[in-house]
Amino acid sequence: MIKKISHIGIAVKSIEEAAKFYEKIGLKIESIEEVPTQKLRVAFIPVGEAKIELLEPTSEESAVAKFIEKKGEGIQHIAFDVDDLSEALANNEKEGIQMIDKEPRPGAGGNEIAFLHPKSAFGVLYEFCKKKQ
Ligand code: CMX
Repeated sequence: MIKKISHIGIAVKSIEEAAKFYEKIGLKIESIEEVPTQKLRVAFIPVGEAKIELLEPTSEESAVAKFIEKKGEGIQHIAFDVDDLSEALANNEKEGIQMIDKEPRPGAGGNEIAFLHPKSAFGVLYEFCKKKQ
């Protein structure tokens, strides 16, 4: 059901500041977009089949702003690509996993996303992601 790691979300205070580091190690941003539903600016950096997703909060109420305040910049989530998001979520619920989203919600790139609670996943915030067709 899970196809591969889609991306790794990295919380940063500034995409432009973080981009300088990624350029030094030979990686380049391919796109930047606003995701108002998540109160974020997001930059994607391709790395082979997967991507690094830089997450810059645009509001203090953003989940990423709270993360940076508590833990500092760093890995905020890991995302899996799935073919059928509704089926994956139904399976997770059946397995008794604590879910932040029981229904898909819109994410960056027009994708549909849903999160599991880190308390239920050994301290990791996992995102399930269905790529836009
Ligand atoms: N990874 C691992 N653990 C995390 C975490 C993260 N990203 N964020 C919070 N936690 C832990 C906290 O450390 C805390 O643990 P303790 O109780 O042991 O201290 C626990 O989870 C609860 O944290 P909290 O601070 O009380 O709760 P928050 O209000 O910060 O909410 C979470 C945490 C995960 C529910 C919230 O961030 C959320 O709903 N996230 C989903 C949305 C999101 O992250 N969007 C950004 C990416 C969007 C995109 O990719 O498009």
